[in-house]
Amino acid sequence: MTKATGKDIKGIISALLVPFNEDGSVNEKGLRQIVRHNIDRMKVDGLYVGGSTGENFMLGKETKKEIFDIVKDEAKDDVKLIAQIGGPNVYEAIELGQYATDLDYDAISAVTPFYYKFSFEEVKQYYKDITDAVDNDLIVYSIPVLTGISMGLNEFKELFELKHIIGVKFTAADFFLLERLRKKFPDVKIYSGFDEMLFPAAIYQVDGAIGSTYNVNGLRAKGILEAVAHSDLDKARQLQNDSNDLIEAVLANGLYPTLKRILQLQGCDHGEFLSRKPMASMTEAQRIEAERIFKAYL
Ligand code: MN9
Repeated sequence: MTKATGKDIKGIISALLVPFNEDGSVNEKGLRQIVRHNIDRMKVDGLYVGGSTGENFMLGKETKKEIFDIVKDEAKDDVKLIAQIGGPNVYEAIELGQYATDLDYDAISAVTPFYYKFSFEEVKQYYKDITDAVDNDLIVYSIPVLTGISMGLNEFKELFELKHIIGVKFTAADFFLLERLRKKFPDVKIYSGFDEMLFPAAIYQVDGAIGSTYNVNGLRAKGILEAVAHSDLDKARQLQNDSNDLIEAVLANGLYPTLKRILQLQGCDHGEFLSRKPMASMTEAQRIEAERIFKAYL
């Protein structure tokens, strides 16, 4: 199966964090700073916009479009841009997919539909509806721990046969399945979704990785990919160990609020960096711990 695309999306791709104001609106200047920080200082290869990390599933359609607009306007063509447009509302997914494609996003991505326990036939029809309607490459976003939708080799194969589907963002700890996917679909793009497992995923020759912690730890992550490419496994393992000291502490303190506080400490300092309700923003104790984490692990 050949999945030729002129747009070779690879390397370290940040799942973009979005700062919100007290009233739930997007902090536009802060978001622009985060985009520049990722490109100029973390040296990432791409941005994944509208994912779990962007708190996307708590947002309305117009806010999702606004974020796609701001990010494209700020990033221009500096790095690859992927728009996550999926969710249980397939009509909205199609509209957002067309919107991001008109904005010249390099690819779209769609999470498996969630909440209702959809059958695989329903999941497949959802991808067919999107890829029939939107003329852009599509990356399947598989994250069973949050969606409850777990797919095996045969199911992935059926999805990869649909037009426009070029790959998968694989957010699972199943390295047997990852190895089988890589072996059986050498031309499909596989992006590792758990940052804490980047090193073993790189050993299995993923094309890249999409994750939240790259917003603050992108340089180390790039180092892991480079070291594996040069077969310097000791160095790659060491960089993963250092990254995981950071990730472990960040997860224990509250993932997105802690990453946003670290971004502020790294110089993205405009306005409020709150989470979108009903997700809680930080307590004072979490804020102090975030500052300790920044000093200790970055
Ligand atoms: O997109 C991210 N998943 C979620 C991937 O945030 C649910 C990951 O980057 C994780 O945040 C990260 C920490 O567990 O690996």
